[in-house]
Amino acid sequence: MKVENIELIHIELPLKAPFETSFGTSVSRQVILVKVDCEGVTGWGEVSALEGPYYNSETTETAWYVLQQYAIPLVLGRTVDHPSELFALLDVIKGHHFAKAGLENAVWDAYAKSQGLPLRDVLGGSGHRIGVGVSVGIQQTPAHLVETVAGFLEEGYQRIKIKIKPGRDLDDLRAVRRAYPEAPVMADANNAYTLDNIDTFRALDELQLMMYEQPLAWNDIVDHATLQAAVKTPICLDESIHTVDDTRKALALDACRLINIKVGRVAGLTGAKAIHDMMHSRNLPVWGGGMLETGVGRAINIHMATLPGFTLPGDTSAYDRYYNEDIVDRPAVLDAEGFVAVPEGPGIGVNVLTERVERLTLRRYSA
Ligand code: OSB
Ligand code: MG
Repeated sequence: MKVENIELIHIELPLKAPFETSFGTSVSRQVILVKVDCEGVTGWGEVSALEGPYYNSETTETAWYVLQQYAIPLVLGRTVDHPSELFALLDVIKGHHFAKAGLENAVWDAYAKSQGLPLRDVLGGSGHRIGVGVSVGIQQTPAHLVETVAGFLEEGYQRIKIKIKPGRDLDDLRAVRRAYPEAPVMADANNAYTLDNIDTFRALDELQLMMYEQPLAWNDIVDHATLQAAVKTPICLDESIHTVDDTRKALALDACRLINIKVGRVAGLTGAKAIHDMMHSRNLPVWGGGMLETGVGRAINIHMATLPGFTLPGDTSAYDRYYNEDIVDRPAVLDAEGFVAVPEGPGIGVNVLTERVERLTLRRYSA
């Protein structure tokens, strides 16, 4: 399969409501759509780096630059037998995983379409729907939080993830536990704490949360092992797992018992699958994270979550949790039992609404 044309489309969509984490608040979402043409089939990917370098070091702008200057020239005009070859081709570029993922995943979509198969099938997944939870940003007060959680539970979400930061942790989570003693609830700190805060996590242990996501530094594995040894609740790593090798090291140190897999953070579906395979071979669960993706990235996340090790509900919520209107024809919706359907049909299974994308476009690049 020859990669004949590559197009980048930088778009911006308003979020329905501001999304606050320990590192800041988003009011709209900018992503780069990557469109590849390969011998008569078109594949789509999405670069889901945040606008600013606050989740990790990448931004929309760094991804645009690295794709244009370095990644696209390595891939354009190449013939590949399988999309996983892009992982090796792009490996000479250090880091910039979100940028690479947009390009690699577009080729995965094109490849699946060339085979006439859903992306799920070429990845090795199965099933027609995936269980989903929701990630709830920091709210004005614990009372507002309980109200927000109530709404999502009512809608049917299978698991509630609550963003925390120092000063907005125990009271918030205690309020949720008081209202919902049995609900599947977890906390995501987005690296806002240090080992000086071990007592906070010991106190949180009493609330029987499913897991603590990335409590400590974005680039740490060692301190997480110290924290894991000091608390009962399992630790789930997000920010600090970039590769299968990071996974091996984290497991060797017992720094985590679960991993939130985000295709962007791990450079694309090849990296995601490798991390999944390692965790699954050790009977450790993974689940599908998100970066507030639009319908393209969301569809990719949904197909990935059909792999057998994705045993817990992920953050791949329905589109209407984020946006008033999505950019694809069959956006993800929540069914009555808290599942989202895997879009059937070749590739990612959704079609990009080009007129809508046009309206949201900030800039384009073609190579
Ligand atoms: O830490 O998982 C995170 C959103 C942006 C950046 C980081 C994170 C998140 C989320 C939301 O938690 C996930 C989603 O609903 O897409
Ligand atoms: Mg997280």
